Amino acid sequence: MLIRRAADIRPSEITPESVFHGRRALLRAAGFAGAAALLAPALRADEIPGRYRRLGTLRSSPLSVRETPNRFEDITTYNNFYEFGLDKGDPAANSARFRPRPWTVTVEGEAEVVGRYTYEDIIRPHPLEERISRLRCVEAWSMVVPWVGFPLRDLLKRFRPTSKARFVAFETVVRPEEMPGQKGRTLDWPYVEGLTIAEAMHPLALMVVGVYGVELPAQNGAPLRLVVPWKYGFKSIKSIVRIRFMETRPPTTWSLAAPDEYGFYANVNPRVDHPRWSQATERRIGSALFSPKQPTLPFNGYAAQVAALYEGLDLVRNF
Ligand SMILES: Nc1nc2c(c(=O)[nH]1)N[C@H]1C(S)=C(S)[C@@H](COP(=O)(O)O)O[C@H]1N2
Ligand SMILES: [Mo]
Repeated sequence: MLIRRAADIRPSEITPESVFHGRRALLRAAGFAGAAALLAPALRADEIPGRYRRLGTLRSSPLSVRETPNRFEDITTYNNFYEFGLDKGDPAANSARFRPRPWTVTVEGEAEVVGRYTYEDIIRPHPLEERISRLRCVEAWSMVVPWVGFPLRDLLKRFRPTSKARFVAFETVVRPEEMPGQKGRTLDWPYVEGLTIAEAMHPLALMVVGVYGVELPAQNGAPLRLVVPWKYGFKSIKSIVRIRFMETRPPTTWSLAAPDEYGFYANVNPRVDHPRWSQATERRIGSALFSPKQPTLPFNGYAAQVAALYEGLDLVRNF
């Protein structure tokens, strides 16, 4: 890992003063309890290379967790994005050819308003918020990420889903010329995911366009990805080009690839082990080499907010 001294950091890489003062005001408003979590990204903003475009003023989300976010470097170099390769470093290393603009999203299915929208059409009406969430991969590692986005429900409501819309399906772009992993058959492309309509309308489900106050790097799912923080990371589908409202449960990539290992719900659950490893604990990326694993929490720590979605559902069978 490359650690640079202060003298090596170019002025363009340092947080503009206005952003810093904006945060100070937010901190005063939030009170002392939230201060550590809110302050952390600003303190680390000097790590963000100047080539990433800043997303302007952001609201601070009341749904943020009070944990110290991982470093920008961890979040952007330790990735799962099989369209760019299988190793954690592949998405950062192999995505230089990927072009997130122009970008269109097709909205279809059980909704009154359907059509093809540009990225700008999709995000224009939505105020952006910074929301610090836990991310728990099914592989038993985790991070804390300061995402930038807006509630998925606010986007979906614009299309006025009909009463037949019981599920929402999402699809990732297919561009083998820009995504070298798609030249192989590691997974069936496009990568597809889905949620029940109640899950999709939950305020914790976030449409994400940035991280650490800048536009999403390719490796994190530029220009538009989902974040569903109470579920294993594979539900948080990247680089979305299609949204479909459906009456029936949509197929999902990992449950198609290995139905005994990955279910449709994929709620984080320390009591249901993966057939090949325990889900009781997790390794926090960036923690000291020999630090103990930490316990995994039901619904990744979001049980108070989301457990009601699953009342009466057997979470062992519906894993
Ligand atoms: N299209 C697509 N989306 C994807 C994946 C993928 O391989 N392809 N990997 C998933 C997995 S397993 C995880 S853990 C998260 C990782 O997100 P991050 O790299 O931004 O941390 O993205 C998810 N979304
Ligand atoms: Mo994952």
